[in-house]
Amino acid sequence: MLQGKLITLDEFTIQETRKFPQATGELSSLLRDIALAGKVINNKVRTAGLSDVLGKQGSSNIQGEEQMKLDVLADETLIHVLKGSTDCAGIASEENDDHVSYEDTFSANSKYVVLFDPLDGSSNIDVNASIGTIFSIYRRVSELGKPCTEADFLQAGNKLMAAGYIIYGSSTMMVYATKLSVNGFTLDPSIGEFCLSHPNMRIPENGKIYSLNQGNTIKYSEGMKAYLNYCMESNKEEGRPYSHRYIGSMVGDLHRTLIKGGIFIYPADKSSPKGKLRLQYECNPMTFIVEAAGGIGHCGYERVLDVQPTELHQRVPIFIGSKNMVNKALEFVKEEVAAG
Ligand code: P6P
Repeated sequence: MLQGKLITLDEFTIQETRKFPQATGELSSLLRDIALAGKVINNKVRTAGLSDVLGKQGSSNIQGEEQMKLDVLADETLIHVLKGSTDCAGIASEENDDHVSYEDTFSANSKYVVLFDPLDGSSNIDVNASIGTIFSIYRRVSELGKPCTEADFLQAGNKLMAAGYIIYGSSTMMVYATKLSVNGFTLDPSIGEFCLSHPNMRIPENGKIYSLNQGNTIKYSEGMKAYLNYCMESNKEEGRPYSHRYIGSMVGDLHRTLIKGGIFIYPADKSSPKGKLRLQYECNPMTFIVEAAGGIGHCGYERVLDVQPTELHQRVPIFIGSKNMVNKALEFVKEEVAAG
């Protein structure tokens, strides 16, 4: 509620389009389609305990991860809604081996493609912790009128047109970024609309929360272990000690980081030498959002958004969050990264 007036996502995206006379409104329309898919998934998540959608699907994805029933439902929902969109040429999903090119005329002439992690953090579904949908929107590089190609989905994050997430938490929110700003919308169930609740989101330059899976410490590099010790020391001079928070759902951990400040790390370690999180489905979109809000996303050896993808499901290490905290963490790992 801003100045007593509800601004829905539809109204907001239309207002944003009007700021650019040359804008066609296709990107705004695509964002509204994604929001629609989010509402459908939200409904399934919110009533999961009452219908037979909890638990495992009995299959694994290309990542070798056991799929939850809701993973598959969310994936199918997004594929179906975006196939019906007039502004999406095709999709790539963390849950699917290859990209999907929509063959109808409308889609083939659309200028955008969408990548998504349909339900990130799905291992938390059965314990009712926050989970989320993460999406990325790129302008296609392949020829309009023809099916989209893999090259459309292997673009670096610095080519993103927009990225966002829908978090199914204590409330359901959609947060998305364009190069200009980051805005958050809270779903009002009474009218079924996402309404502007967090305009022009900015991440604090500092924070007091570090977020990583401390159970992996034994597998960390010496630099990472040194940084973890730095976080755990009590040092009043620097306004510490830090607190440790870890949900095990990137959307939940990063939404908190965006709001409160802090740092989220999933580094390379002995069992995940390239990191665990997926560049195209998790790291690029979340970094695009955090950097649009004034933060940093880094792999330790390169800015996340500058990494040139070579395969759809590649993984990278990630240090992401408040600018000063990420830069401090990178000081501890840059020598070993330089050593390669
Ligand atoms: P771990 C969820 O499976 C996910 O992809 C991210 O959402 C989350 O941050 C991470 O993996 C959790 O991984 O190894 O700590 O369980």
